[in-house]
Amino acid sequence: MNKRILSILKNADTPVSGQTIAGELNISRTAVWKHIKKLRAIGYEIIGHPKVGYKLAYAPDIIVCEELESVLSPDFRDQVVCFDCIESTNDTAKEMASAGKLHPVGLVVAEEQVGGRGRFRRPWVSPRGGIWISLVIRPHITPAAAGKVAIAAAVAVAEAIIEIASVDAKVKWPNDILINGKKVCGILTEMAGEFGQIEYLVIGIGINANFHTSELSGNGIPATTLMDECSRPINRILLIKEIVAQITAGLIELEDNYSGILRRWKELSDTIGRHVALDTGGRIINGLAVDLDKDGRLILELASGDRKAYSTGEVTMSK
Ligand code: BT5
Repeated sequence: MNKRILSILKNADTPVSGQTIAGELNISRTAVWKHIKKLRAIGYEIIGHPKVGYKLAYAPDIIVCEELESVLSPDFRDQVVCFDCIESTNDTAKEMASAGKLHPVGLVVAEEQVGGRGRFRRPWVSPRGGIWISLVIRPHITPAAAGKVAIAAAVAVAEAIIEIASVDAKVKWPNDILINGKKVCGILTEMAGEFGQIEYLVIGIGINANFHTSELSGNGIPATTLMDECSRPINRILLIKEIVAQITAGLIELEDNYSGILRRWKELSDTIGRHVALDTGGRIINGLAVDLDKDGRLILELASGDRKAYSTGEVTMSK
């Protein structure tokens, strides 16, 4: 209902009376007033009162769940859940998906995370203004093929960021998105399943969107935000819509054109062709990153001339 009232106010040049809104939505004027009160409480500046009419003076940068759901494909109807503040969207998505919810797909969104996670349970700083989302999908693939989904997701998110924010985003192995060498996004793909069959995959995406890099710098993180790169806030709903659309398209493309996805990953790559130091959990391997294999492993050419594939680790550019 809040979304429908907002849509009436957003489309009106002049104040709209409580009676008109009540008539259009087939609710009482008291109900309209209560919804206006709720919208004001979450930051919408609505001037006026029932008799002279209401006018939207300021819309805060808030992800309204119904608004987001309305721009996604019909599969997402009633499958988008938004939180103001939670521990981790990936944890909530896994709990819900394990309980049979978020079916056939679903999206968990938070304005803020206080227990956001990266790989190896590293903390992911997630202040307000960011995009902290977890997409639940149930593809008919084996666990071994999950790596391909992660590759397709990285390509999809990078292309969505390029499209919506008009920035030169690059992919860093395995799953970071960088702008000018600084991390703007991290992706954490987790799966559940048994007997060689995936039950569901959770693709957790964290994008530093509408806040300043200074909110992260206290953590000593060499990162950037879309707002700092573009010198303006971006439309988060539009970006989430584009990400979900691109990932959905990527999942279909995976089946018959995986080589096309791999090629795009390489074109977007900030890693291939560079000398890197790969930290595999204590052991540092230096080499030239020459390729990505079909399972998403990074191929390094070592000083000996040998080529080796690595499936996990932390890459830093050495030259
Ligand atoms: C990642 O891990 O890059 C995956 C991050 C995934 C976060 C999303 S948010 C929605 C969903 N819910 C979750 O709980 N997680 C997912 P990794 O490659 O391990 O990188 C983690 C490292 O990035 C940390 O050790 C920090 O050094 C750095 N870092 C933490 N917060 C950051 C931020 N906001 N921006 C850039 N770097 C950050």
